[in-house]
Amino acid sequence: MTTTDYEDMPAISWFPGHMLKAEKQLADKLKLIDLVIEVADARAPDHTRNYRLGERIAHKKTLLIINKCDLANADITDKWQSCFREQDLRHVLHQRNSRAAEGRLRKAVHDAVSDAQTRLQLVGNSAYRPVRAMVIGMPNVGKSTIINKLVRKRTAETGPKPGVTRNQQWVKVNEHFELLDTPGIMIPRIESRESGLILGLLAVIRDKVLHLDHLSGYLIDRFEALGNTELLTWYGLPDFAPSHDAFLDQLAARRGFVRPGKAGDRRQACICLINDFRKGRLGRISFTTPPLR
Ligand SMILES: Nc1nc2c(ncn2[C@@H]2O[C@H](COP(=O)(O)OP(=O)(O)OP(=O)(O)O)[C@@H](O)[C@H]2O)c(=O)[nH]1
Ligand SMILES: [Mg+2]
Repeated sequence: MTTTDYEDMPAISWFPGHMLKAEKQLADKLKLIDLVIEVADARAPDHTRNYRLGERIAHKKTLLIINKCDLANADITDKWQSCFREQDLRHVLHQRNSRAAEGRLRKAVHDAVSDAQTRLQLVGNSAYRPVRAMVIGMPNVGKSTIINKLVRKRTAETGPKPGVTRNQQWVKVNEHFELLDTPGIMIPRIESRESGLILGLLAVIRDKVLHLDHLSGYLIDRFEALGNTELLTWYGLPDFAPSHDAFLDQLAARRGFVRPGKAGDRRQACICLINDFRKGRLGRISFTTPPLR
């Protein structure tokens, strides 16, 4: 199958009017925070981080959580980990439903809290106070899942802090560490057409701004380019077919998305493919690898 030049596709319109406002609100909240816990998706950690915010949080202690590792290619995740190590970026790999990952997460957060506490003392805060942390990240990367895991159970003992709106509360995780109970949502930035497709497939941006056939075409291309045949196995298909349409026709036939007397329903095939991918049924796949040094 020939791959598509994604930069030739029509532009994705994704210019939420509230973008700057939301960024400013997040920046204001971050003023109260000692420790930033940033969550990114392991399948494309570079596209699911917001580098613009980087400058604002450069002086804060930061812990990057590479989440959904169960859905990413393990070898590529290793490469990302080496890359973050080289950058001296504090990070931890995580996936839900894994005790080992939960243990790693807790230890990484504990260490980051200790460091932030040391820093608090160093900058001359004489009275001891707990470290204030906030989980931030793009939509759907797993922020709430992480918060719930860290908090375990909502404690009643919460209290408002200056500058925090009514519906936000600080949850005392332990005597050294408080967490803002609502996450900071970073607005995705689409740097390229390909980035838009990746963020669309990862459900970071909404489907309505994307074309289903572009999303599914990109997905098929990535599986084929990586030599990943799990998708073929899942649908019981022999090969990737010479074109996206031919592939979708095969899939439609296989799944019975065919109306009597008509060709296969490609739209339904696209939806099926994208849903199965999002549910993790097509196996592990990573969309990006770290730049070679
Ligand atoms: N497979 C897998 N799914 C995960 C993981 N973490 C979270 N999810 C799922 O991803 C979806 C989004 O998780 P949330 O925790 O709601 O993500 P969020 O960042 O709070 O999303 P928004 O509130 O919409 O911004 C949910 O369906 C979770 O069950 C993970 O490690 N692996
Ligand atoms: Mg959430």
